[in-house]
Amino acid sequence: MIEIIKADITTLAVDAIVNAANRSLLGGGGVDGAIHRAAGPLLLQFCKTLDGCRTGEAKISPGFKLPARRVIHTVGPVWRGGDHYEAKLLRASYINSFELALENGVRSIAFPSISAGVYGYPKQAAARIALSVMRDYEDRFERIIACCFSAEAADLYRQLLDAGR
Ligand code: AR6
Repeated sequence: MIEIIKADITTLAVDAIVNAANRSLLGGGGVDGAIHRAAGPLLLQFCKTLDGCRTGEAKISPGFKLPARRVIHTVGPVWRGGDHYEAKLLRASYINSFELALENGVRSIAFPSISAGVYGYPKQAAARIALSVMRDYEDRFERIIACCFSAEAADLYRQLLDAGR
């Protein structure tokens, strides 16, 4: 089932939360900064061993002090106008996160809106891609949560989800 909620993703007690990271995997601002702050310094220590992550790919770590058991770190594309494979790469971020989740026995997973913050991906287009991949994986998970940080984002996701059903 796909659930749309407005929440801080660091508070969710799920099998895995997804981090919208950068290629270094060594922390940053936005949701990445929030996840590292809430997980504690052992997360950074662990991420140093992961050797970074290419755009569109995903890596996994424990959740350390987070209520979530794992963190799946993925790197979405930086929006550069739309002609630089951004849609394909954003789709790949969701697909590779889901595949890594399945390999690790994850049954409940929460996503922020990857690339829709600092990386500048247009919010509606980003949400459409998120929901389209979520629908493809819906049957393989108990819970798929689209975790929105604002009421506006949650409304946008709800409208798109309803329109697509
Ligand atoms: N819980 C849920 N969603 C959040 C939270 C939170 N605690 N904080 C922010 N968001 P962004 P990106 C939303 O910028 O665009 C970092 O510096 C936010 O409102 O975090 O993929 C990384 O290190 C937005 O909708 O990620 C990279 O350098 C969404 O999460 C870069 O930013 C994603 O915004 C990645 O940029």
